[in-house]
Amino acid sequence: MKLDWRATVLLLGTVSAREISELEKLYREGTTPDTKNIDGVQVPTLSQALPSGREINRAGWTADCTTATAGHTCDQAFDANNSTYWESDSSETSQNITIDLGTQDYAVSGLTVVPRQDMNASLIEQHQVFLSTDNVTWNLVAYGTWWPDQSQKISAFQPQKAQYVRLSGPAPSGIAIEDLKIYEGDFIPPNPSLGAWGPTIDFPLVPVSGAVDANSGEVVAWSAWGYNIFTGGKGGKTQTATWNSGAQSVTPRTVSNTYHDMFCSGISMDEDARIVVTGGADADQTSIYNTTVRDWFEGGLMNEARGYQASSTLSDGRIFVLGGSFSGGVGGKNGEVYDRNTNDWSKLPNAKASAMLTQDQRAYRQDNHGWLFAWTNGTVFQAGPSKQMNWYGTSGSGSTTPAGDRTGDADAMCGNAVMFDQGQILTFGGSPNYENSEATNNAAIITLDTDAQSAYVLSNAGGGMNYKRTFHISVPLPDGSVFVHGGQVVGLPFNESQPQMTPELFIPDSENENGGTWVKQQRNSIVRVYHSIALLLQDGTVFTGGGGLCGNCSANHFDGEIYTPAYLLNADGSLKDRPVIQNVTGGQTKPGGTVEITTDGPVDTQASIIRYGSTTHTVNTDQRRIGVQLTQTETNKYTFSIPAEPGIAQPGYYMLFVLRDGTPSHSVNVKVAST
Ligand SMILES: *[C@@H]1O[C@H](CO)[C@@H](O)[C@H](O)[C@H]1NC(C)=O
Ligand SMILES: *[C@@H]1O[C@H](CO)[C@@H](O)[C@H](O)[C@H]1NC(C)=O
Ligand SMILES: *[C@@H]1O[C@H](CO)[C@@H](O)[C@H](O)[C@H]1NC(C)=O
Ligand SMILES: *[C@@H]1O[C@H](CO)[C@@H](O)[C@H](O)[C@H]1NC(C)=O
Ligand SMILES: *[C@@H]1O[C@H](CO)[C@@H](O)[C@H](O)[C@H]1NC(C)=O
Ligand SMILES: *[C@@H]1O[C@H](CO)[C@@H](O)[C@H](O)[C@H]1NC(C)=O
Ligand SMILES: *[C@@H]1O[C@H](CO)[C@@H](O)[C@H](O)[C@H]1NC(C)=O
Ligand SMILES: *[C@@H]1O[C@H](CO)[C@@H](O)[C@H](O)[C@H]1NC(C)=O
Ligand SMILES: *[C@@H]1O[C@H](CO)[C@@H](O)[C@H](O)[C@H]1NC(C)=O
Ligand SMILES: *[C@@H]1O[C@H](CO)[C@@H](O)[C@H](O)[C@H]1NC(C)=O
Ligand SMILES: [Cu+2]
Repeated sequence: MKLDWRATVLLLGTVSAREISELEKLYREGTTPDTKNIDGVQVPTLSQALPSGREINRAGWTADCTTATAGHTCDQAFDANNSTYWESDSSETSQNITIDLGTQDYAVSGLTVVPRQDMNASLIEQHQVFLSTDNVTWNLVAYGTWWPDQSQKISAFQPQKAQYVRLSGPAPSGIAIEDLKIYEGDFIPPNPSLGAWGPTIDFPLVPVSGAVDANSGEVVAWSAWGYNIFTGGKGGKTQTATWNSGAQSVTPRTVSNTYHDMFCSGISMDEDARIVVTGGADADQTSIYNTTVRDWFEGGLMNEARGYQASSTLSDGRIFVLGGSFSGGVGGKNGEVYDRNTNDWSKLPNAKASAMLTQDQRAYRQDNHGWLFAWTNGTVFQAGPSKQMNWYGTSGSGSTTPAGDRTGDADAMCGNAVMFDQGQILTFGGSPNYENSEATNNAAIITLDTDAQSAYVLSNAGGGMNYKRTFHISVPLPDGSVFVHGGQVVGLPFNESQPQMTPELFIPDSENENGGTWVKQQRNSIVRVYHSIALLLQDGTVFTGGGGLCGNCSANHFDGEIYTPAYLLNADGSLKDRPVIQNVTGGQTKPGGTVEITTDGPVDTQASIIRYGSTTHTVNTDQRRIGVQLTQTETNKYTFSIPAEPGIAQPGYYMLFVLRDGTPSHSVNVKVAST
């Protein structure tokens, strides 16, 4: 069944009670002070999130532009007169406007641009933003692609001292800017020992969901049927965009050939690096992104309609899905599995969703965003968000076995769980209810047994996070630590009050009675709360992005930002020399396989394979780090073994990182096939 929200509105007289509550919950989810009727649906109207800080007074600015047409001079872009604008001619393939703020006293945090409003041309889509203190050396702080309409565009970034601000973009038919503002934020002194933020990557949509393409390293991100909104859609399509870091490009694409609005879907990557996206707004649909040909294909329909379910790729290559009452009716969302060989789904009626319910005040939330980890003997361990944990069996008609409580914690809706080493799951944050509920700083380490269905919980891991967080984001890093960012103190979808701006690292330490420590990292200036995402990238940096998707509202973030962990930075902020993996043999293997590598010099004996991530709504069941021990065979040659148990070496693509004195290499791919 395809849910058609607009039809639901028009047919109010005849819809069932369940459908009315579906619609109601869409609006309850947002804080929508103002709404507007669009195509028969009320959607929020506000504005998007502005750069941090304050608008800089424009008096005294001067500017240079590459070209200007008669009567439309450069300074008309910021003359505070909406009937004038700067317009370039079309003589150059790219056009620049460079603004001299008059002094270096500003920590510039972003800019806004209003395109010319009286004609539908000369829009800026692809763009770059540079800052300079001396008009000679230019530092790229943001780039990407804006949605091609006449609404105000924003680039926000970590505040940096600058006197000159340059906006640059390809302009085959010219550029026209009616209004340009620049913002000044609170200066955050660089401190490379805590990592560094930037650049920003601007997207033509709110990246609410995303995955790293293991073949190209690109980030494939998507929002919903709309680039800034999920309500009011008729389904059947999704706005996507692909970021390529090498080409510094963001390429939009509307995907409609799979008839699938992929908002609030479940995501799992299979062993061929295909990104399998299930349910959501079109609640029984499956879409598959084939990373070899970089195209989307339609998968089989699920038996149950689902939204906000979680899924996990199993040791045998199938994909297990559980929960998801946000779409398609409440309750009974028992397990089912996708078989890639037949492109079909089959039910596991004894993998019971009723076992994993939280006590959320809203029934349709109770089975949302499960923390699923494929494990040994074909099982899936469900670590949360319910306090009660479970083992799910996936053979035959499935099975459900209680795994005890996550002691020291309560239900932790929208908390995070990361497997940071073999069978070691760190859980942290979340709140008893999905919304309007205070988060905790609780953390636990759950250790899974490799040859029995048992799980041991160490509560109060690291003494708890430094901050209370819900709607936060996280990735495992090559050195075994876990990077955590964003979230807020009270979970309020689309309301950015009390955001956490300082990330932290969990640094595991088996000698420590709390299993490790939490260490604050460099503060950020872009809010990442509800609907934000994080992904570990092939170069050991972290993509953080998104937040919002609430229409014309103040919580929309059409961007991502790169965080460079301290392990890549010298004391002066420059990039460290990193070890290089020159060659890999046996990089396509099965559990138990041996991989041989050649490096450019000696490396640490502890290395990591980290499974590629896919994420939405605080869930990333694909990423897992497995620490591996290198054995040196000759100078600069090492071997290591992939764990023999296919539930540990979950099939799929992994990034192999070696480290030298804790500094990771760029990764190379290791593919583990199911047996
Ligand atoms: C969004 O906000 C802008 C400025 O506040 C307004 O001009 C525009 O009409 C709004 N768009 C929608 C779809 O509400
Ligand atoms: C805005 O620009 C128009 C066109 O140049 C001009 O007629 C008008 O006086 C300006 N308004 C202000 C307030 O300067
Ligand atoms: C010009 O338009 C911008 C963006 O829509 C708005 O913020 C500003 O108030 C307008 N200025 C005037 C003088 O109307
Ligand atoms: C525009 O700015 C970019 C980046 O600073 C520079 O490389 C390019 O040469 C400039 N283009 C023109 C036409 O000045
Ligand atoms: C503006 O151009 C876009 C892209 O060509 C088109 O989709 C849209 O309908 C146009 N809008 C108006 C108001 O002409
Ligand atoms: C900045 O440099 C450009 C040449 O690259 C020059 O044309 C311009 O006048 C300089 N601006 C200032 C304020 O020095
Ligand atoms: C990707 O698509 C191509 C072309 O349809 C096909 O040959 C290939 O088998 C697909 N790969 C996977 C892993 O499905
Ligand atoms: C493995 O799973 C099967 C059924 O799925 C079960 O019969 C068997 O006891 C399990 N083995 C272990 C060691 O748990
Ligand atoms: C956000 O939540 C806070 C705390 O509940 C409230 O005071 C504020 O009015 C909310 N903001 C909006 C825009 O709803
Ligand atoms: C990498 O390993 C392959 C297979 O052993 C070998 O053929 C190739 O020469 C090696 N390349 C380098 C650069 O060492
Ligand atoms: Cu959502």
